[in-house]
Amino acid sequence: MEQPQQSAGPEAGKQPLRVGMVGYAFMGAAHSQGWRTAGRVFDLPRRPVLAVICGRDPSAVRAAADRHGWAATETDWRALIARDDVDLVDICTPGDSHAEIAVAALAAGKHVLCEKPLANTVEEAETMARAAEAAHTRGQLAMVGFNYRRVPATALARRMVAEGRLGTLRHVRVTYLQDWLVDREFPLTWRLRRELAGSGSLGDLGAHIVDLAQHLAGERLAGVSAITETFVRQRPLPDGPTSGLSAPSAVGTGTVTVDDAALFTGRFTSGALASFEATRFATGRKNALRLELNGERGSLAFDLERLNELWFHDATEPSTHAGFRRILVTEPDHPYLNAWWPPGHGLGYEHTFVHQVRDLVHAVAEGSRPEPSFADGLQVQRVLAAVEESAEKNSVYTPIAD
Ligand code: SOE
Repeated sequence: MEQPQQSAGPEAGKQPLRVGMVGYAFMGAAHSQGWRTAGRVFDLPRRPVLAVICGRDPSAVRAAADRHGWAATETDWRALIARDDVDLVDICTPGDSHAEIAVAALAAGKHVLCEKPLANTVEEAETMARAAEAAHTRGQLAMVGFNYRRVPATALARRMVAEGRLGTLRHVRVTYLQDWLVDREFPLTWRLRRELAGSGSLGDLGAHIVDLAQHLAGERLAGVSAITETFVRQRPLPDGPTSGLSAPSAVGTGTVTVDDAALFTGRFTSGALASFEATRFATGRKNALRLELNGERGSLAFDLERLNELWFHDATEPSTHAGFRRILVTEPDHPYLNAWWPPGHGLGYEHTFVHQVRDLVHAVAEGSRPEPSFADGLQVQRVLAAVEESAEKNSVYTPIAD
C-alpha cells in the first residue's frame, strides 16, 4: 500500500489530517485543489494529507491521483472508509450516494465533508443530519460544501449585514444563471436524471442560492411559491461515462427527469421578501450568481462573475453623494485575504475551496461545529422540497417544515 508523502516546509511538524476523497470529476478536482493548497497559504493547526482517492474505474482514478496529488487509490468507497490511515472522508460523488457514504464514514469514526446539495431527498438528509449529530458527541465533525459562503466578498457581505450596516432587511434577490443546457443536443448526463441528481437546476444551483441567501440574511425562509420547467424533455443518450457537464457521442435518446429551471419567491421569518431564479438556460450567462440585499439603512450587491467586488449603498449618507460604490475586496482586513496577495491582486473560483478546507481544518483541530453543518444542509433540502411541492400545486405558498 502506498504511503502518504511527508511534507517539508510550512506544514512540517504538524499533526496530519489524512483525507480520503470519493469521486474525482469536477468537484473532486476542485476539492483536491483546496486540500493541496490550504496548508501552504494559511497557517493551519493540522497538515492536510491527500492520502487516498477513490473511483470505480482503476485507470481513471490512478490518473486522477497523479494529476491531483493523491498518494494512493481505491476503487470501492467501502475500502476507503475501512482504512485506518484516513481521518476525514470528502464526498464528491453525485447526490444519490451521499447519504450511504456519509453515514458509513461517520459510523467508521471519520470526519466528513460532503458536496452540496447534502442529499437527493429530505429523508436522506434527515438520516445524515441525525448521524452527524450522534457523531458530534463522539468528537467527529460533518460539514456540507456550500463553498460560495467563502468568497471573500460574500463573507464580507455577511459581516456587514451582521454589523447592522443594512438595518432591517426588506429584500433578498438572488439569481444563479448558467447556459450549458441551451443546446438541445447536449446529452442526458447524470445531472439530468432524477434518480442520480435528485433534481436539476433546483438542487444544483438553487441549493447554492438558498443557502447563501439565508446565510447572508442571517435568518431562514418560512415558505415559498414556485414554478419549475423542463424545456427540453428528450436528449441524446451518452455512449459511455460522462462527467456531468460534458459527454461523448450519443446512442438514441432518453427522457430528462429533472427541472431545467426553477423560479420562486420566498418569505423570511422576519417578513423580508426574497426571489430566486436558478436556470441552465440563460444564454450567455456562464456562472452568474448575482444577489442584492436591500435594507432600511443600505443595500449590497454581488456578482460571482466579478467576485472580487462587493457593491454597497449606504442610505445613511446625504442623498447628494450617496450611491452604490464598489468595494474592491482584496484588502488584508477582508475575510481570508491576509494570507493571499497584495491589495488588488484578486482571487477566483478555486480559492473558495481552499477557504473551505481552511475553515474545516480549524474546526477539526478546535473541536468546534463547522458551518454549514449537516443540519444546515437538511434545512436547505427542506426548502428545495417545498419549492417542488409548490410548483406541483401551481405555485401555492408552501411553508418550510421545521
Ligand atoms: C454545475 O452546474 C456547477 O458545477 C455546480 O454543480 C456547482 O455547484 C457550481 O458551483 C458551479 O456549477
